[in-house]
Amino acid sequence: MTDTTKLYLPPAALAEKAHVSGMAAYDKLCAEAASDYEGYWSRLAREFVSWKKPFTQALNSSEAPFFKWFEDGTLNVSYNCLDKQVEAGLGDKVAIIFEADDGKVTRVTYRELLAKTCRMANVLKAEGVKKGDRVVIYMPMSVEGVVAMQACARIGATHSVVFGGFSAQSLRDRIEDAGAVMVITADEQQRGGKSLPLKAIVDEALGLGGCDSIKSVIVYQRTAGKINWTARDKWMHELTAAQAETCEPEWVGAEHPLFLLYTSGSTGKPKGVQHSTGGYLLHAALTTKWTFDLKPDDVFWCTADIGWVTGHTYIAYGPLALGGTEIVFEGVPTFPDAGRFWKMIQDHKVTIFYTAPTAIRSLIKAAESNEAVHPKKYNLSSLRILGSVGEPINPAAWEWYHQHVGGGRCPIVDTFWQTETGGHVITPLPGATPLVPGSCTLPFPGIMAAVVDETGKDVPNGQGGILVIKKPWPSMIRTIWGDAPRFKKSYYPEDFKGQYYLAGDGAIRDEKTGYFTITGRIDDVLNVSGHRMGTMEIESALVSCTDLVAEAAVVGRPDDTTGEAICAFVVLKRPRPTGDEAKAIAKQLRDWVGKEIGPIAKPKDIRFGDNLPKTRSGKIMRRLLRSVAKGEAVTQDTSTLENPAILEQLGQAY
Ligand code: 6R9
Repeated sequence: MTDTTKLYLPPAALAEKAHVSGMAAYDKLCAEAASDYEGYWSRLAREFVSWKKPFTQALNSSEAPFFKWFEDGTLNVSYNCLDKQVEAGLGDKVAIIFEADDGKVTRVTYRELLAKTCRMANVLKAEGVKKGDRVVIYMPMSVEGVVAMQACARIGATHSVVFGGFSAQSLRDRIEDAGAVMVITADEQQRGGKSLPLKAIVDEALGLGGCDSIKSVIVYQRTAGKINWTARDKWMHELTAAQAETCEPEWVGAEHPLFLLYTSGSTGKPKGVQHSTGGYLLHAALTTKWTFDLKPDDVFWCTADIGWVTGHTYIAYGPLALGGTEIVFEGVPTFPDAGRFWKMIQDHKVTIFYTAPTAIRSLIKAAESNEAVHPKKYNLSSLRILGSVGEPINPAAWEWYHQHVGGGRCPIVDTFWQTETGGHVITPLPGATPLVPGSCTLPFPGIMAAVVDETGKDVPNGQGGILVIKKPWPSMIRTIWGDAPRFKKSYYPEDFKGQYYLAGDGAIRDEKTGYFTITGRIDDVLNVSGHRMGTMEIESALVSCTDLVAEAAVVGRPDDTTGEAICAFVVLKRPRPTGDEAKAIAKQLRDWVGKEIGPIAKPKDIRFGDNLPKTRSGKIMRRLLRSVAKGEAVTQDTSTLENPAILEQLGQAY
């Protein structure tokens, strides 16, 4: 339960000038949405989005839960992010301040970003990419990565960005599922002073088979490191140089799929979350403006990667749709040292800083052991608003962030949302909401979030339950690519009579304030360093190592830095190893999972047993495994356990 006695009020000067100023303004917006839901969203959709053809109807629920918003309107996202700003006289304004891993800084104006996007859009067309085709983007953090996304949007191609840390196998699976016609990649990426392969992984992925839909691979030259070259590969700089820097946007319907983004669910196979054009853009722009209070002079920095949804909404689209200036950072928070973030805030006079609790926790550790990288050694006085995303932020980390990074004066917006929600759904507004460390506070105006029981009935405040959203909203997931039944089953299950969007998280509302605190996933999804991982996905990867592994079960356990850590229980096809042999096999299995999914999925703990604890009916006792993983005394009833002796074996982690 959150401690509501400790309220942090918005600083008066900030509140006074904020886009949403004071709780009365917040309440007024909520009341407007409550009394005329569609009217509220229509008003904002007209205000925040430039339409080629205006929509006449806000919401179409005739095929619920496949909701449609602003369906008969047409628009173009890239027009809204780029041309619109240039036409408004912001052509010379810096859109992106790019800082490379090695510290080199490049500034790109709106006019330049538009020209780059048009050139790239012309390249896509020249390569035969058509409206509705899927393009996989496997790129480092770069201006070119954002340009690739904007260029797809410009011609109506649907992008699917795959995080650069995913393995060849994961990349292959996504290419195949999306039926992509092109991959846009780079020769290598530069992180923490090291060059890491990208193109080589694309080659490997395409070599695994199932990717016959791919016609070309476009390669951005980042490091000029040595790579293999095949007939289907083309250099981005050669192709763009040959193209014009203007390109008429493709006006698409509001429901046209802007992008797919694969994310983990309860079952083994990642799902392609499909987003719309109109509703998504509206919420990207609206939340950037209200949650971050973005103003023309702000320097906004979201540290996420474009491979995750946060990098889509709050790097590639939201800030640009408002004509903001933003940082795009290639490197890692700990290179050349753990003061990198603070130095960049100081150098670029960042005013709004948005990062993940995992990063904060690891930088706290670093600052506590090395004064030189403590934020107090830097001038962070430009900051006015801080944000947190991806996982619950523990109150101690919140307090440190508030005091040492924000100098005690910057509100922290703890934004709860998901790949599926498209943008913030529960979050404080910095000039309005009194803050409570550890709570994401209240729904964004117009989002009908609630806490219910298993039957869909509201639970009273103070009692935990299941987080739902009672009404469809413009930026919600439209479907799972190629699997509409799975969409329905995952998000609109029959238990809730198909009425409410099921987030997959548990939540509790404070008795007095009604503030929400997220209590964590209620399905088999782990959150490791803010990255979503399905336990089943990791189990499948382990058991696919058929030479070694007979059986595996994966659970999460709390971790001070990464939030949750992955703990794998493994039964081998050979006698249970101990000592150095166990260590060596554990390393082999971690590398295997790294290859199957990506390094982020490597289990932290691996525990070997002669078998797994099962009930007599053969069910793996996951609750018990969670206790073992935590190092807790097992208090559960173990009488139904087939072989109680193995609990002792599993006590040892490698
Ligand atoms: C944006 C993003 C979504 C899951 C979500 C929840 C967790 C995200 C949170 C949070 C507590 C917050 N989550 N933000 N939990 N407080 N402020 O992270 O999307 O990668 O799809 O993850 O992350 O468990 O269900 P995604």
